Amino acid sequence: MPIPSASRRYGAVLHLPSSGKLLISTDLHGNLGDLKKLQRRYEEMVEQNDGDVYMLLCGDLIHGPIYTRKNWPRRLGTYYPDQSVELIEAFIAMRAKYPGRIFALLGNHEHSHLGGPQTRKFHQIPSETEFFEQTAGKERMEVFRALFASLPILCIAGRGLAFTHGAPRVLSASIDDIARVDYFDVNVKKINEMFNVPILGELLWCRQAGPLVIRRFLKKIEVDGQRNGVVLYGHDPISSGYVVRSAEQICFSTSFGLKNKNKIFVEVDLAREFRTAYDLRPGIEIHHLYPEEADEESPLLQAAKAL
Ligand SMILES: [Mn+2]
Repeated sequence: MPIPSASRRYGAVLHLPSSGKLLISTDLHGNLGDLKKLQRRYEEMVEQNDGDVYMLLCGDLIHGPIYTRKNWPRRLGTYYPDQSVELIEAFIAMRAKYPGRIFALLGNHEHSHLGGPQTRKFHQIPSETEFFEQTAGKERMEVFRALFASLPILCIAGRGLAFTHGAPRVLSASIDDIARVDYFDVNVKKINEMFNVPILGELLWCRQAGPLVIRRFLKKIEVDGQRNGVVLYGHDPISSGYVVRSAEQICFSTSFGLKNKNKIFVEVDLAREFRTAYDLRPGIEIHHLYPEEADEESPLLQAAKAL
């Protein structure tokens, strides 16, 4: 008998238990090859842990660059073709295969399909949002929009971990406010006005948050008296893979904007306690997505070797 999922939902908040394993990634932006790499790791973990494994993508699954291999700008890291539509279909198939185990947070790019501001990073006219909707077509878009609207915006997991898409610069919202947030209730269309929108702007768009703001946020989102030690988030590409910005926050990048050799994912034992960002250890919790392409002196490889 497979071990049943012990995940719970409180509105827009996802809660994962203090048992089992969790594989975390972020910002795939239509990179289907990177999702497949994560899927293979997930399946290995399922084999090793009697199926008691969860997967969390921290938002921005969709919207990739449209450059050809020839015109690909170096700043975008390793070339890949945008396969956003195929990636969402692969995500839906994976959820069907592993019920109650596969999750994604809402990112600002998914939110653009629910009325949030649209980005024009790679497509001037139309926007990435319009381009994706044209590619998906009307019928598929109905399914995708319902999926995006169902995604949580915050995940609290195990003993001390929280996950968001952007840096959680949450100034006054409580966990109940976050649980009840209405994704469609956004009248702001300009990105620079979004930063001051409570919850949606704070969790989907912010790139920076001070230690005191994050500490207060972690305190407010405690569930069942479990202390939260560290929040992990993406949104802002970190070319080296990840950065510990302060004792309570890690910004990391699995895919978008990086060279393969710098891409990272995180894998945790949900029964283990995480009191600070430094409890996430290079080579044990923090891993290369492409270890075969990583520099030999990489601290992640060195640490894994020293075990
Ligand atoms: Mn983002």
